[in-house]
Amino acid sequence: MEKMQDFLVMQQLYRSAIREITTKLEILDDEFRVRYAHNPIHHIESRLKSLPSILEKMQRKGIRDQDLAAIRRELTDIAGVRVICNYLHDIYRIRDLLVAQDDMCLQREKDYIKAPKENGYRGLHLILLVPVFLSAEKELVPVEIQIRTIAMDFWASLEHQLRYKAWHEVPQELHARLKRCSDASAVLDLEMQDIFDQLGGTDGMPPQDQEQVQ
Ligand code: 0O2
Repeated sequence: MEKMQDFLVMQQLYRSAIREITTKLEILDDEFRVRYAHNPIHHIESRLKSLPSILEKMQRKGIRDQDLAAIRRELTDIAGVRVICNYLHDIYRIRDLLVAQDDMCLQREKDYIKAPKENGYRGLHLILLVPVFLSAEKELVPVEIQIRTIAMDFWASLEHQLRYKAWHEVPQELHARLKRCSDASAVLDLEMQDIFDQLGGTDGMPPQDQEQVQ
């Protein structure tokens, strides 16, 4: 019972961190809508990793010690936020603005857009340490933020379904076709970005640090 109570307290902490990040993202999106008539964010999803998923991941990582301290030390994706952006450059714009906030600490970054996974997976992953103010103390809580375009999300969602829901092992030939779909979606992202830019979509917006996205 005591362990269960500790787990519920931990969940409350990670849930609060998700709310902090989600609010920050909504504020940025709202500001862009009012100032520049552009919403960089299409929508936001979030999830708290379930206990079975946590235990499965600890086992997969070969960590025997499975108490709460070990879980908090080893897993950085207990709190997950997925940000689906409209255009490619919005991803880096949101990233830069979030990371620049003085209460945010970037712990890790993996850019699967500049260097997609071998199977074609694309997206920008950040681990941010988010301060959560509780009654007795301030806790820094890691949140995994995955930032994708609609096209990247479309591909990742279907690929995930095919991989996990497939009745059979996905044959090599279909892996190659999935990779080609990812390449095609990358071309679409560049094309849509260019059309948006040609129509003056980004006029007046603050510049981003990583404008050189290819
Ligand atoms: P869920 O339920 O989606 O959260 P780490 O967390 O750092 O120990 P890893 O593998 O280094 O493990 O993390 P990484 O590469 O940053 O990505 C983990 C998450 O990214 C996955 O979460 C997926 O959500 C997504 N992802 C990564 N690669 C792929 C892929 O090839 N296809 C799809 N569809 N999604 C991917 P989980 O752990 O799968 O669980």
